[in-house]
Amino acid sequence: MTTTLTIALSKGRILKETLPLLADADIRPSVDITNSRKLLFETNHPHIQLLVIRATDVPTYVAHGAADIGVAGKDVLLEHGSAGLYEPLDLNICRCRLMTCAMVGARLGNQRPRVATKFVNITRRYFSKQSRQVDIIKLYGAMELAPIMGLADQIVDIVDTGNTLRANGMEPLETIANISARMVVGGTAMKLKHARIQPVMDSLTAAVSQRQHNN
Ligand code: PRT
Ligand code: MG
Repeated sequence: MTTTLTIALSKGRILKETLPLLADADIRPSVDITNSRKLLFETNHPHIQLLVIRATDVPTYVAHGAADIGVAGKDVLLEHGSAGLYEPLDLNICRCRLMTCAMVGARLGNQRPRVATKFVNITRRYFSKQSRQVDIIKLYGAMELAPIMGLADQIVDIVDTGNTLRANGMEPLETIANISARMVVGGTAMKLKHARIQPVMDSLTAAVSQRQHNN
């Protein structure tokens, strides 16, 4: 079998926490990814290569079949939508929560609140499910600045320790979703490359449960 398998990862947390998991599953890049400017990497398996792209681009590459497998945060997957994607495995890494947040003690009155976020689809769905009217303001980063500068009344953002919120005089309010990184597989890849994908899925599943067992 000569079919190449391409696994898409993103720089930052996902890469840092996924590489040890892949190593447990006996998949290792040939060079040190974190200190490289390359975007495509060979591994110890001649038929497996790693692609390093922006986190929000991972579902797009996998859904279109430009990569076969991907690792992405559930936040990114919820925001992107699941068309063309299977989500066979919770990797149980990069855990955090997607929350609504506001300035400490802010009086959230009855008027239509302005909510700043980069997760506009998730935010729209969350509030409309509850029949709550909000104005959503799309930002690309530093959401916690929006209430301070009077741009928004609330934000929807990822919270882990809560330190970022506290440092900016804010507090978490409601949990929208518990988040962790997931393995995704493209619909076409799942059909056409199943024989290649199954062993990777099996060894990653084993690596994840071994870790849960050790904790
Ligand atoms: O940098 P780029 O825009 O390309 O992507 P990214 O910043 O989304 O990537 P990265 O690597 O930072 O995060 C990838 C994934 O990690 C996210 O999609 C989440 O699923 C997950 N994750 C887990 C987190 C965090 N924990 C996290 N703490 N992503 C972001 N944060 C940020 C958050 O945005 C906030 O600013 O950390 C801050 C909150 O942390 P605390 O500990 O201060 O509460
Ligand atoms: Mg980042």
